[in-house]
Amino acid sequence: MTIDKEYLLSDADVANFIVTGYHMLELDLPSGTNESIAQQLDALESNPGDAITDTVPELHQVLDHPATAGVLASLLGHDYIVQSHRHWHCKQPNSGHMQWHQDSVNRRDTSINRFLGLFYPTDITPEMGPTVIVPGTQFRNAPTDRMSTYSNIRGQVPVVVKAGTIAFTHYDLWHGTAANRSSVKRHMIKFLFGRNSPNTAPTWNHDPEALNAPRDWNKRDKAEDANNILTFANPIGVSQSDHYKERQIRRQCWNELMGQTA
Ligand SMILES: O=C(O)CCC(=O)C(=O)O
Repeated sequence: MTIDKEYLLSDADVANFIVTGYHMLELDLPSGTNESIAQQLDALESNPGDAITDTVPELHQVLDHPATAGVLASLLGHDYIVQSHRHWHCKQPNSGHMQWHQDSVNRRDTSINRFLGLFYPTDITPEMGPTVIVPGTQFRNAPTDRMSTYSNIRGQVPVVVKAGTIAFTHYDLWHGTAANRSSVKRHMIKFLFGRNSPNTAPTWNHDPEALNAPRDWNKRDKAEDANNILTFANPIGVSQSDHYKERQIRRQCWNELMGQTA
C-alpha cells in the first residue's frame, strides 16, 4: 500500500505514543458507514470471531483508511502487517465491569512490534461500558491475578469517543471496561497489527531537529515537543525514582524506532 505522507504521525505524536501507550484517531468514513456497521452488529446473533470482517465487510474501510495506514506506517514501518486476528466485543446492556488486565505476555519490552486497534462504530458515552485504559502502564508488569483486584487506578481514561474512532493501544497497556449501565449494546472491534522488519530510519514525519529542543522545566508535563514529552510526561504521576527508570525505557524505545539499535 502507498502511504500518504499527509497522514504520518509527527515526532510529538510518536513520543506521546511511547509515553502514554495510546493514540486516538477519529476517521472520516463515508456518510452512513458507522451507522450501517452498528446496525449489522446489533443484529448479529453469534460472534464470528476472526471472520467479523467477512460478516461486516464495511469494516475493511477502517483498515484501508489512509489515516489508519498513516498511524500504522509511522509506528510499525511502511511494510506493517494487519494480522488476521480480530474480535467483536459486544458489551450487553446492564453488564458489569471487566477487570484490569494486559493482553500481551507481561514482559517489559522496549520494542514496538505489535499493538491493537479498538474501533467504535457508535458514539461511546460513560454509561455504555467504555473500555478504560491506564496511560503509561505499558512498561509495567503486574501479575494478572493481582492486577484484577486493583480498583480505582489513578490516571485511568475511559475511552469515551465519537463514532468512527479507532484507539491504537500498546499491547501491554493496562485496561478493562466500565459497566454498561445503558439500554444499548456497546460495540468495539479489536484489530491486531504487527511489524515486519526493524526500522533502519524513522518512518513518520520526522524532523531531524526534534530532539534538539531545550529542556523546559516550566512546562514539564504540558510539553509539546518530542524531547520534552519523553523527558517530563508522567501520565500516572509516578515517583521520581520510578520516573527516571521509565525515561530510560522511553529513550530505548525511541532509539529503536529511529533505527539506532546500538
Ligand atoms: O470490551 C472492551 O472494551 C475491552 C475488551 C478487553 O479488554 C479485551 O478484549 O482484552
